[in-house]
Amino acid sequence: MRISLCIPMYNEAQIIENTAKELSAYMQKAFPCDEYEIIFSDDGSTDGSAELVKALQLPFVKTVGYEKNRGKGSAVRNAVLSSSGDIVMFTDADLAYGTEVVKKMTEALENDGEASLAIGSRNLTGDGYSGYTFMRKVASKAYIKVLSVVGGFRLTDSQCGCKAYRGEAARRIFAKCQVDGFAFDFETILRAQKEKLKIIEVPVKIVNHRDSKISVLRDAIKMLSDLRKIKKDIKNEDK
Ligand SMILES: Nc1nc2c(ncn2[C@@H]2O[C@H](COP(=O)(O)OP(=O)(O)OP(=O)(O)O)[C@@H](O)[C@H]2O)c(=O)[nH]1
Ligand SMILES: [Mg+2]
Repeated sequence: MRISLCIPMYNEAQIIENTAKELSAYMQKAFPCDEYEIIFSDDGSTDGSAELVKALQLPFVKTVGYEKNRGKGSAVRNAVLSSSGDIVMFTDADLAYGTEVVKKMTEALENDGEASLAIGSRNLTGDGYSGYTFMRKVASKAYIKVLSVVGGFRLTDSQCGCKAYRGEAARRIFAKCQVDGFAFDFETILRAQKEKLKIIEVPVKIVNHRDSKISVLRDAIKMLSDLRKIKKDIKNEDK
């Protein structure tokens, strides 16, 4: 079983060398060495993030990217489409959910023979959001509520930064995805549901906190307009 671990990054120069070293050490310990690849996906960083990763020359680590910033969805898609693993997982560059989550999520997927997608959820235990600022917690929960009312979302967390897919399903779904911004998670879930793939939820919690780069108002407006676009796109494809 080969794991492709995808890390989207946008201007993460301050932390990315530590992240790369920590992940590389963890993956070597957790999986046999020819059984994984780590793909750093540069989303048009202007602070040399990609060069920092490349300079480390870590084994089984590759970097993909492009010049201009497009958004997290685009960076994750670029990594997924260049992956070759039987299981493809992505998580955030700041390792917000820690490293153990890689084993936890990929094992959950492997152990459920029928599931194609395992999504992390911060809403399955009482402490998933511990350490969040009040506003970020409210914004996150409000967005999930909007998705359930407007988008028919029936799972407990759409925005969690870690998800693991069967490789084939990941590459098939992401090849169809259009959304470049943070709403891409919802698009992939809708497409998986349309294909009637089995989705399981895995409880996760934030273990590393840093100051948020999210602007609650700006990003919420963008995500709502993307939401309308996703629904329209998927509907039009049926015609
Ligand atoms: N903010 C931002 N992050 C990006 C972008 N492209 C890729 N990323 C990566 O996406 C991951 C999540 O970014 P964060 O800014 O932590 O966003 P978040 O985790 O949804 O929100 P927070 O709760 O504020 O941490 C990180 O690995 C970023 O480097 C982008 O255009 N903007
Ligand atoms: Mg974050």
